[in-house]
Amino acid sequence: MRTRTVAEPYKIKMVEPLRMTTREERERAIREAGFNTFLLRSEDVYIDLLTDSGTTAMSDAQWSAMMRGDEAYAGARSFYRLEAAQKEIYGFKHMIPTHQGRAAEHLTSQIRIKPGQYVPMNMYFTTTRAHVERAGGIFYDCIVDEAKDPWSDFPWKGNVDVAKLQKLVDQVGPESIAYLSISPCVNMAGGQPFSMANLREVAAWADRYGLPIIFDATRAVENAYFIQQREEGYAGVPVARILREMMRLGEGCTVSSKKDNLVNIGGFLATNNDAFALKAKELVVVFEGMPTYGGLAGRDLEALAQGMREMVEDAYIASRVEQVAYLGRRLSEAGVPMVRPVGGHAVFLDAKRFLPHLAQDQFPAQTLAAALYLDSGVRAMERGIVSAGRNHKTGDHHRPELELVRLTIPRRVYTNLHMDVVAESCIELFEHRETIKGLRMVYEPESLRFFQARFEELEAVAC
Ligand code: PLI
Repeated sequence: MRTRTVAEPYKIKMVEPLRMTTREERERAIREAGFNTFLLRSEDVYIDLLTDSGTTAMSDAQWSAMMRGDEAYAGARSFYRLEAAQKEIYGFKHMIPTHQGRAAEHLTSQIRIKPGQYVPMNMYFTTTRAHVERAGGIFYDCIVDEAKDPWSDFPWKGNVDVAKLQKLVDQVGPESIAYLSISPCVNMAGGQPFSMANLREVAAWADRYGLPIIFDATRAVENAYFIQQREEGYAGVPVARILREMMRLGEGCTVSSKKDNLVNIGGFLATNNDAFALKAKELVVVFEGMPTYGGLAGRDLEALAQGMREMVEDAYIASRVEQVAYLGRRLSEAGVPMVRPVGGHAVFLDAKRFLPHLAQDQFPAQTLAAALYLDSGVRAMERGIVSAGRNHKTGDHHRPELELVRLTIPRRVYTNLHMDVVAESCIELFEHRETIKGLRMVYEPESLRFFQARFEELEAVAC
């Protein structure tokens, strides 16, 4: 039987015009931005693939739910509706909203880490690691080795390597570990999922040592979709059920609601641990606001509750992940080097192989992101040596194995014709790759430097 096209399970009700720019305009813009795509003005961007964070198109149901927002300072009806949605969808006993994900990470790190304790993670994420380190914790990488090899087709590159966990426990003892921070669809590995089998194995191992799992469940639904598609025994199982099964294996989670949850702002901390929830409610008041709004307006809580329900609709999540796969197929058919298999939220170009003539200290991924913008007005993001930051002790760069450019697809925003424009630009750049020159960093903030660092062209420096 012929396969039939499956279109997006929604139609477009409102549009936002895009501005196309000339090459001269883009040259001026990227220079002014210090060759950092984070510093571009969005009006100078044609197709914005900087991030899938907070860039979602909300549904008519979400917009109308916002009208019901209860803006009471305390005990708002909107909070209780959101709490009910969280319990139904993620299944945790307590929920504390925050203004975005990193605020939930802040609370978790401050409460759960004693200085000098380790926090194993299946690869670091920038804000998560920053909060762990600010609390005196030590990040420990326990992702499988396949995750560091862009060419490996291993379908579960987000898996935890239990042998690495065991090695840490053997060396430092379980009391030196605060908790396991496990991330579905690992962002820095290319949006790569873990399998349910691996998660069960990790949970059983953690149980033996009394170590809790606190998920960074930011992209858990995308991971659940991969489990449905790839893992034996899950074909046809609704993603909503798979998500609940995953979450049952943890003690709690932090979430940036700006991704899976289909809203433009928000986050939360959820847990079954009464003492942790109590402490988090004490601390959230200091940093975010009352525990029933956590830095959000009542209308934001309403949009989030509705977004949570929409994110687990099977037709939606299939269309979302398959659009990312479509862009990946177009690039891979043209031989453009990228992380394989394609992840859940983005296609990651392999800048080391795209620009093999540049050393890592010449910032190949930063260079490629700037070149892509110059070519077509497409904005992408560096995920390599700049994002990895510096070792606080030695002052040297962390040098991650992966030097990537992330083409991140916002949810329900662009069509596949936009994906074609992106693919054509990447393919053309690849054909002329040897003409692309490296960069040198001329300004660097102390933490999370990738957001605001500035660069100059190497050639411009030489002359
Ligand atoms: O941007 P926040 O503070 O809502 O969330 C921080 C955050 C936590 N975990 C993970 C896995 C993330 O991807 C994340 C934020 N990611 C951004 C902004 C991104 O562009 O990927």
